[in-house]
Amino acid sequence: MLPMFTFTPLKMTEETGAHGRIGICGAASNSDRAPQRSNKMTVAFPARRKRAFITGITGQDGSYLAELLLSKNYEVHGIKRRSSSFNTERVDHLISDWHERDVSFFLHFGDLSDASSLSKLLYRVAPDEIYHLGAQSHVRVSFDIPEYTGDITALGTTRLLDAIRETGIPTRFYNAASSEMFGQAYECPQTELTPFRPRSPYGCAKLYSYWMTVNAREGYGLYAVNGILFNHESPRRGEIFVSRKITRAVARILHGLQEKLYLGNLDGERDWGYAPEFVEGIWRMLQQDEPEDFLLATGETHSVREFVERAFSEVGLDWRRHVEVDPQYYRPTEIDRLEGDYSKARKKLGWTPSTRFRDLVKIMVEADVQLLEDKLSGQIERRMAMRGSE
Ligand code: NAP
Ligand code: F7E
Repeated sequence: MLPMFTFTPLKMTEETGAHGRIGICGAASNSDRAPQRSNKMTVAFPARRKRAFITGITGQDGSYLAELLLSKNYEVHGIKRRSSSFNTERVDHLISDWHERDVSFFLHFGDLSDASSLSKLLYRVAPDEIYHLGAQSHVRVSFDIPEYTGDITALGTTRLLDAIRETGIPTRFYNAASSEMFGQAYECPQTELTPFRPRSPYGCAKLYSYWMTVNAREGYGLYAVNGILFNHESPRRGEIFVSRKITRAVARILHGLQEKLYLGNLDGERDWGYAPEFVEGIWRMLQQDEPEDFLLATGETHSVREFVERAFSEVGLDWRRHVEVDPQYYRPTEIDRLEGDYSKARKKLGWTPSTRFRDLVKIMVEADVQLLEDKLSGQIERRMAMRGSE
């Protein structure tokens, strides 16, 4: 089925950041614009595919969510930040040549610090659903750059919500809130009703973002929801989060490329789930008749030390010989324990995580060992070279 209005992809030049099959930028011309609409209006569009807009599409969750939505026949649009080097590794496999027909995946340059670009993009794309996942998402880093974290992680949400109101597009909005908002939690396990007590600039920024989303729902009648997600990991996890830092090190130590792994606090306990299952929960939140906030977790908590033990033993290594504590990775304020109660999501969304802690560690270790072996055998370079010649 043809989309309601078509996109004219930007010409592939070095200026657009495109290389080979990468860097699809669907910039609509004026005549392609969606009509101005109010949030309350029911619009008589001809039946068409659903259109989604994802911030943070180049991140762990954004890439899995894009895959999920494409599998459900959505047209998927996302923003990527302008960068001097390529930064679309997690979604490269979704990008097709813009000369092809029926392209369903579009990347646009945009930044959460830039309100006018967000507004223009929303107006042009007119998405049915917006998944706001973009953020400065690293807790330790947020202590070093608190103002920037506030600008992107907190005010970025305000800019998007404002853009929705300004453009008047009828849309549903998902905000990526976080268990970090519970901080040194008042109760265990935490539910949607547990009071917040953040312990980091990141947690504070997410709390602001959370309340802006609630206020947009209550004040302006927007379909806007928060997903309060606990830690979720995968082979696509950023390399400086502890799970991936550990599994990458295990692979390198196994192959003799590294001897030691330096970590911070090993006693922190987290409720660790598997990212592909969490993005399914995110999608379900926007399919409800009424907008409501939901918490996603596994209900199972383990310490960083247990993660380390399991990861090393997966390949027959003794972690005590390789892991050392370096206080530079400590945080000024740490969260001792997080454990989520996802009963509401189970009852109302029918969502239940199935990958347990042990399986998660195994999946990640195996993926990192495979990735390193592919690199060592030259397969990855060969694949990249092939792509460059297309
Ligand atoms: P991630 O891998 O760190 O991805 C963050 C994304 O945000 C990346 O695509 C990044 O782009 C983008 N971004 C950063 N600054 C931006 C800016 N100024 N303008 C536009 N985009 C920007 O995070 P994730 O693990 O997928 O998490 C997704 C969301 O859920 C985040 O908001 C995170 O805070 C939240 N969350 C995550 C977890 C978890 O355990 N994973 C739990 C609760 C909540 P680049 O690729 O260019 O850096
Ligand atoms: O730390 C400890 C660290 O950075 C987990 C983000 O996705 O989940 C994530 O935030 C634990 C903490 O994740 C190192 O002190 C020890 O106790 O992997 P992390 P996080 O801080 O829980 C929440 C829900 C989000 O919303 C965030 O966006 O591990 N730890 N040693 C270490 N952590 C790191 N990064 N590096 C270490 O060397």
